[in-house]
Amino acid sequence: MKKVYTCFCTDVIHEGHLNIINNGLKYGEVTVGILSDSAIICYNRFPTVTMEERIEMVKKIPGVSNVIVQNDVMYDNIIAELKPDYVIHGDNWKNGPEAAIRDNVIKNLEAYGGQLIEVGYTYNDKIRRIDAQITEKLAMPEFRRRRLRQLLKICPIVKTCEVHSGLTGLIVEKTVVQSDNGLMQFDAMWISSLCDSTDKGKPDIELVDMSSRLRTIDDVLDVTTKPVILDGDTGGLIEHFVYNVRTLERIGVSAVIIEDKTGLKKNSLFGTEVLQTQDSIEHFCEKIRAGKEAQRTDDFMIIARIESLILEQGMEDAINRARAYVKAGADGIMIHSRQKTPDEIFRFCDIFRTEDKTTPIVVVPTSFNSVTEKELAAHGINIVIYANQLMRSAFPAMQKTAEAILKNHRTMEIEDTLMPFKDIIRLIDEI
Ligand code: SPV
Ligand code: MG
Repeated sequence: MKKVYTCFCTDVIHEGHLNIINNGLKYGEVTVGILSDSAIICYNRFPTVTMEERIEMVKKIPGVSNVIVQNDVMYDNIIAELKPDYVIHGDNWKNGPEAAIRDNVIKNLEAYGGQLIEVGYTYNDKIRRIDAQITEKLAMPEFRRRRLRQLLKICPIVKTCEVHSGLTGLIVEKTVVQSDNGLMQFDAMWISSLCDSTDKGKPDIELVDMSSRLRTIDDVLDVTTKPVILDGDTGGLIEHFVYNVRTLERIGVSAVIIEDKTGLKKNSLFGTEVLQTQDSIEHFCEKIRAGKEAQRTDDFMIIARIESLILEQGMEDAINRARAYVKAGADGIMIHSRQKTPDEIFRFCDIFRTEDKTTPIVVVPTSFNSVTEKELAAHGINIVIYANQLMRSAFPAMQKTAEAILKNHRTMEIEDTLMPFKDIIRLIDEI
C-alpha cells in the first residue's frame, strides 16, 4: 500500500477537504497531518478551535487512516519521518507566500522520488461563506480580546506592529513573508499615542482624547482580526480610567498599557530633554488596582509601563516599581529605554526574571534597534512592539512625492515609485 500525506490547517472540514482525501485514496493509504497552533500562526489566521478538536474532527472523516501532528510550516521533518510516496494538496498554494511551502515540499519529495499531487482547489459560495464566518468570529470582541493571552502561551515573542488606520491595520493583518526557512507574520497591533496623534497632525501630549482614539481603534477593529494593544498614555484620572477600561474591554481590545507619568505627558523619546514627571508608586498602584477592579472578564490586560530608565531614575527604582505594579495587579510590565543599546533593558529583565518568571515583559526597541527578537526572548521578554516604523516610512515617501509633483508640474517623473491602486485595493476585503 502506497503512503499518501496531506496537511490540514483548517477549523472546519468542508467539501474541499473531502475532495483531497478522496483523491488521495486513489493513490494509497491517507495520513492527515494537523498543523500545530504555533505553526499555523506563522502565516495563517489564528485557529478558532483547539488542536485536539481539529485532530478529532479529522479522525471522523471516512477514508483517513492516520492523523498526526505537523509541528512546522515547512515539510522537512514530517517528510523525513513519514517518507510518503505522495503528498496531496489543493492547487491554491501556487501563488503568494504559500508558494514557499510548495517549493519546500517539491524539494523534499525529489530527494527520494516522492510525488506531489495537486487537486483543483474547491471554492464556491458555501466555502466562501464558511471562510467569512471564521474570519468574522476571530474579529468578534469576545474572541479577539483573549487572543493576546493565547498568543503569549504559544509564541516565543509576540511580534506587534504599530497601526493608526484601517489601511495600516490591513498591512499588519495581511503581510506574510518568507523568513528563516518558514513564513512570518505579525501577531498583534499597537495603537500608539505618538502615531495616532501625529496622523491627526497633533502633538503626543494626551491632546487627542479617548473619543478620538476610539475612532481610530474602531477603524482598525472593523477590518482586522488580530489583537490590539492600546497605548493608553498615563491612563488619565483614575475616575476616567475605570470607564475607559470597561469601554476598551467591551469593544475587544486585548490590553491597555499605561505609563507611570503624571501632569503634562510628553513622548518618552524626548527623555529628560523636556520636563516630565513620574507618578508616585502609591498613586500609580491605585490606578492599576482601580482598573483591574473595573474590568469584567479575565481576558483583558492592564500593563504597567515603567519610565524610570527614560527619566534616569535608576535601575533600582525601575525594579521596585515593577515589583509594586505587579503586586497591585498589573498583568504585564513594559520597560522602556532610549539608549542605543539594549544593555539596560537586558539588565532590568535579568533582575526582574530572578524573582518573577511569569509576568509578561513588553519592550519597544525604537532606539536600541539592532537587537533581534531572539535576543529579546532569551532575556525573558514576551512582547516586542515596533511602535512607529510604518508611519516613519510612509511620511518621507509622501513628502518626496509632494515635492516631486511641485517641481515637475506633473506626475510622470514619479509614477514608477508609486504603487498602482489596484495593488493597494487588493488588500481590501469585498463583502
Ligand atoms: C508610542 O508609540 O506612542 C509610545 C512608545 O508611547 S514611545 O514613542 O517610544 O514612547
Ligand atoms: Mg505613547
